[in-house]
Amino acid sequence: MLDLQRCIMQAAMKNTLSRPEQITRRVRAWCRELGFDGVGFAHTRLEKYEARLMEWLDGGMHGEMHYMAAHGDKRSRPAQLVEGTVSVISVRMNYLADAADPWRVLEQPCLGYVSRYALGRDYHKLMRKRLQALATRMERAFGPFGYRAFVDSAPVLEKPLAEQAGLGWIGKHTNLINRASGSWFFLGELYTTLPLPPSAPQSDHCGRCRRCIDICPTQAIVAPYRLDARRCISYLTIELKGSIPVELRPLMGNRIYGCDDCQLVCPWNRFARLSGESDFRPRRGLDGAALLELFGWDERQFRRKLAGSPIRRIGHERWQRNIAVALGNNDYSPDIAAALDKKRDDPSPLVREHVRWALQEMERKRRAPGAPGAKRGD
Ligand code: B12
Ligand code: SF4
Repeated sequence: MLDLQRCIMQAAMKNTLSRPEQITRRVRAWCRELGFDGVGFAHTRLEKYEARLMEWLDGGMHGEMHYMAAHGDKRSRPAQLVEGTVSVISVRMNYLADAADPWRVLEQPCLGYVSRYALGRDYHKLMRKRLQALATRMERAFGPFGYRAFVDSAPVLEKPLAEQAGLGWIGKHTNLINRASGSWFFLGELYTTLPLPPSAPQSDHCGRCRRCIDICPTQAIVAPYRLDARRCISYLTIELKGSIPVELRPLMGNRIYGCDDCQLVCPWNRFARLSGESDFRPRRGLDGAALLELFGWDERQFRRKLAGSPIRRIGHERWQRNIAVALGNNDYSPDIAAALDKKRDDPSPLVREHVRWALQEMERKRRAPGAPGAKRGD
């Protein structure tokens, strides 16, 4: 009898607790406990963004990122990626860490600039594990439901979903900005079969500002809200597998992995908060390491020193390609010329070609130290 009563009580509790507003309230509390800095709820209608995605792809702006054009409509139609999805729980996590001043690193051509998001441990696994922990808590409290967790790992339109979920607005530089925290954060999602009430989206607060468009070293933001990835230094140093277009190399300065200029100038990042995650703290002095030291790492050292870092993904060959370009953007220096010369006959054609370009740059600047371009090219 007692058991029956308890059963009835539990069922009644589950019923009340499972009301959508109550689910969202508890999910918010769990997300805070799990270390997310924001959470919101989105429906899955992304028609407006789908049309823009298609325009971007038709313009070839994704370059060699063929995965952006694959998967049919799955990227813009969540239910086609995971059957039965009706709501998306969108989360964000700050990654800005206490690190060397980025402008000072950018001003010193002999140092390598690594984008803020890649200074510490890779975020993918960390965030996915926490999304899984959230789903487990939800299942325990509300009973079984369908879900899948994503962090930059599948055909998902993360920024549009986060925008719909009220986590911020997509700025003219195309990153998501939150009014209270700026844009230095990662995004992740839980696709769910639970019908949850959508959050209210934030409005656009870029106004007449265009600082990101003007500062971009390669002029990759070809119009407000439109980024031509083929020109973006993030694409050139991380995604592009082959040769970096020669005309863009001098514009890259000392940026060897990703680029942050559009976020560094954004006034909303005055409100950015430091991440509470110790995993995102800079490792191996990557927030201001000397190019020559990084160039000296052989493949084993590269793999060992960058274990757990997102940088490892590009491999030693592209790492050297990027550093060679940055070295070539320095004023003439016998030390740099000597380090490059050692790799003039590198077995990798990709590295060889970029090293030879950098050596030519050194030679040009040695002969005419006062000539245009003899100073740093950024
Ligand atoms: C492909 C990709 C890239 C490419 C292309 C970037 C891009 N803008 O698309 C490259 C390699 C260049 C890149 C660079 C970076 N990336 Co990236 N990238 C992605 C990825 C995998 C897909 C993005 C995408 O869907 N692009 C498609 C195009 C069409 O989207 P879009 O340019 O944003 O255009 C949309 C809007 O701008 C809008 N729109 C378009 N036109 C117009 C016109 C008007 C008038 C309006 C109002 C709107 C509008 O609709 C479009 C369709 O949704 C996502 C992860 C994911 N799965 O979503 C991460 C992601 C966007 N990247 C991220 C990061 C951190 C970066 C870098 C900061 C890394 C770095 N420091 O180097 C840079 C930022 C460069 C920049 N200014 O965008 C984060 C962004 C977090 C945030 N706060 O927004 C994401 C979400 C990864 C994550 N899980 O955290 N990235
Ligand atoms: S720099 Fe200005 S225009 Fe660019 S995203 Fe920030 S507020 Fe918007």
